[in-house]
Amino acid sequence: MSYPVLYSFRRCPYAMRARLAIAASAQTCQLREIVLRNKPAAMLAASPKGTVPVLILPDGQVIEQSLDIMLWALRRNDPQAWLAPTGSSLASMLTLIEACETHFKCHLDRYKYPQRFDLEDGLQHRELAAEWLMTLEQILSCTPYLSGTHCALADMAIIPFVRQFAHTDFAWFEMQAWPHVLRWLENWKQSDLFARVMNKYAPWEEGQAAVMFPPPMQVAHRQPGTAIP
Ligand SMILES: N[C@@H](CCC(=O)N[C@@H](CS)C(=O)NCC(=O)O)C(=O)O
Repeated sequence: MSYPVLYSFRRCPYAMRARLAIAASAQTCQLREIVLRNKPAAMLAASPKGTVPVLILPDGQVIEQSLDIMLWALRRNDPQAWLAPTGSSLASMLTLIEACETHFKCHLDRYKYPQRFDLEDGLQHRELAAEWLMTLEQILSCTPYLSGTHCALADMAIIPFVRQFAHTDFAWFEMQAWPHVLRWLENWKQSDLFARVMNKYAPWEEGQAAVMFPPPMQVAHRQPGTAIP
């Protein structure tokens, strides 16, 4: 039996959200961890644009956008109803995700890597990103998750980017007036699902034995309170 192949990079927020949906929907894949500066030829042959994640299905179809991988997985199996939120709709979730990918991500990149954009520092972009995070704070002050009473697509498509923003300067982040964002982020970081998608893998090499993903529960198990770097 052949399985889809997922090219992934552990710390990439796009790859992270693809792995979250694949794990939540219990779709078994062969995971190929990559190093961004040394992308495998097999990955580039399938997806010349050269970003991760990339999912290659057994029939040869290539899915090369993280959100499309999430939707592919959840449309096959959605046991936690990520596509059917209680307080919103799929269309509204996609609108919020779009704002994260364009507006928030733009400021996140300039805050985290100002030198890449010829900026002296990224503080102005931290402020602009923080304004958008305050809109999430308002939502999360009314409902436990971004789209209602249970965790859904919008939460899992957005939260890896918020984690990256938070960990750029966590001491600053946790001092800000967004207790609900903090609670939402911390709960996710303590979740079994997060632990399952953050296992470390050696970079894939042509010809090696397949590494199956998601890992069995006990492999990803960790002591409560243990931080995942
Ligand atoms: N729109 C793409 C963006 C993916 C993306 O930009 N991934 C980054 C890593 S976080 C990447 O692969 N960059 C290529 C590189 O740095 O060479 C998606 O949603 O999958």
